[in-house]
Amino acid sequence: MKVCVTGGAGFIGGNFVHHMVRKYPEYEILNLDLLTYAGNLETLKPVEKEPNYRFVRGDIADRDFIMDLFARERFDIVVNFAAESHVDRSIEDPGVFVRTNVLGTQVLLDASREYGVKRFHQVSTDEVYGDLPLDRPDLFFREDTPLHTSSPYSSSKASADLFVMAYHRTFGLPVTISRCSNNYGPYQFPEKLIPLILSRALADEKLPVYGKGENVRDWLHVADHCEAIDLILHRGREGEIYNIGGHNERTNLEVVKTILKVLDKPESLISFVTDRPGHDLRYAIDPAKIEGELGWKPTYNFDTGIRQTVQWYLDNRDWWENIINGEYAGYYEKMYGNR
Ligand code: NAD
Ligand code: TDX
Repeated sequence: MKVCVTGGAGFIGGNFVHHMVRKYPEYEILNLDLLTYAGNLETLKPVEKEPNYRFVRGDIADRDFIMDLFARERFDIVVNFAAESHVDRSIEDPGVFVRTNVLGTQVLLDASREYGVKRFHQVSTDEVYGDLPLDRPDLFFREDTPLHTSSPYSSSKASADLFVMAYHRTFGLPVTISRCSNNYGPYQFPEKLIPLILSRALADEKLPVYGKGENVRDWLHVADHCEAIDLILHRGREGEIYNIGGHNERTNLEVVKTILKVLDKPESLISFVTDRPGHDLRYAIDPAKIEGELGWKPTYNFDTGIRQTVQWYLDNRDWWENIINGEYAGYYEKMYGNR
């Protein structure tokens, strides 16, 4: 089995490459990544010498490059993680989100069609469903919840999903889509809430919480996400969408306070800042389909997962300090300076 993992130098794609390289020594895993600001080959160090792993640098939106690569490699499976993934950046500069997330996905779909890929899996997000009200804890996202996006990021991901389903219906391409809730765990880029709070709390810096911190996210450990995608690739039904989430809803303030408690840092570091425009109120996944059809169950709950994650960031300071001290250094001032 030859598997192309796009975006494998990012957070979730990197964890997925680790998972696949170790679990399936008989598969060939090719990691295709452009190495944008979010891509980091340090993440692949633990597997880079494995005989079933290769890295190729390239852009999923570069049609000529992708067609050449697919003609040469004849992949059986494509798993598309490559994306611009940060909502705040999509508010600053939506254009690149359309190029990578929509056009890039469509180029991969064309190449998959042309060169007989047996399964195209699109890694999507619960953000395509928009948000749920804070005062209706009985409501959850199901696979048939209408698409209702809020940000340029989620709009680009929803557009990509529509193209994936259109290629299935119109051309018979064997596709699956997964829509996962917020991930956390090792190797997450420090622009996202949990690693941002962790890295700043360790330096006794102010912790920016948007609005009142009452927005709710449904947190899933990245290892549980990777296992779910593995199951969908091997046992999921073509043309189907699977929601992935483990019922671990927390307000942002609860998340920040939990991290401070684990690190033994004071809550006085918390600083409430101007809210994100269009900020989604609550995400919550109903995972009944993947649990019932594929027997998936998460192995972490938030309390065990966050402790493991904090420990990972403490044990792997080089990984994130290199990022914070590098090109990323001006990002915080630019995004948070006037809030
Ligand atoms: P990330 O930003 O950490 O990584 C994205 C990777 O894609 C990087 O390695 C980057 O270099 C690469 N990339 C970007 N543009 C590219 C291009 N044009 N060609 C090739 N490679 C390119 O993202 P992540 O958090 O790991 O998210 C991975 C996927 O999972 C995304 O599709 C995202 O929408 C989805 N997702 C993320 C979450 C989450 O909580 N992080 C939740 C649900 C779904
Ligand atoms: O500094 C911050 N302060 C803050 O209060 C940051 C960066 C975030 N927040 C809030 C905004 C959100 O309510 O924390 C919550 C989580 O924010 P992010 O980490 O930016 O994630 P989110 O916007 O929820 O989107 C994430 O989950 C779905 C991923 O980034 C997406 O790629 C994924 O699709």
